[in-house]
Amino acid sequence: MDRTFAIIKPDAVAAGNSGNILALIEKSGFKVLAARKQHLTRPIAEGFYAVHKERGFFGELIDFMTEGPVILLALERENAVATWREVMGATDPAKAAEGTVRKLYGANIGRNASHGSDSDANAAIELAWFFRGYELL
Ligand code: 3AN
Repeated sequence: MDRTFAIIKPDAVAAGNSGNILALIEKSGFKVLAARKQHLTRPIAEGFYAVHKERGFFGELIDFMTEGPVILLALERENAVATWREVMGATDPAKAAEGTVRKLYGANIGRNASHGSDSDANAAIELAWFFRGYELL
């Protein structure tokens, strides 16, 4: 079975959409291995998004990801990384397919309701950033 890492971002948590997003996740065949609500500090968010450090939107991204609590998720199913990215939809909600998380709950490319790992290697790195081994049994 494969794993991926997901975040329900501050916009979606604040708007009360976490339950709907979790329902969509379970309906899509994922098992929620671990879940934790956490208000990210700047160092934690900056470390998580370190690959985007040089991008123009980095400051905006960190401001957004630390503005309120998020829900951190470890998800499991066959082909987990690609399936979760499909359920989330395109990064820009305006370009996301009907019925996807970002189409339903995202406002724009910055405030887009959810995160998902983009490869198995990054899923392992991101899961390890937020969860301990024993939490993923
Ligand atoms: P994805 O999360 O779909 O893999 P990436 O890796 O291109 O997308 O971007 C990482 C995060 O940075 C996205 N979740 C998005 O919220 C944010 N982001 C990407 N592009 C922009 C942008 N032009 N302006 C603001 N935020 C952005």
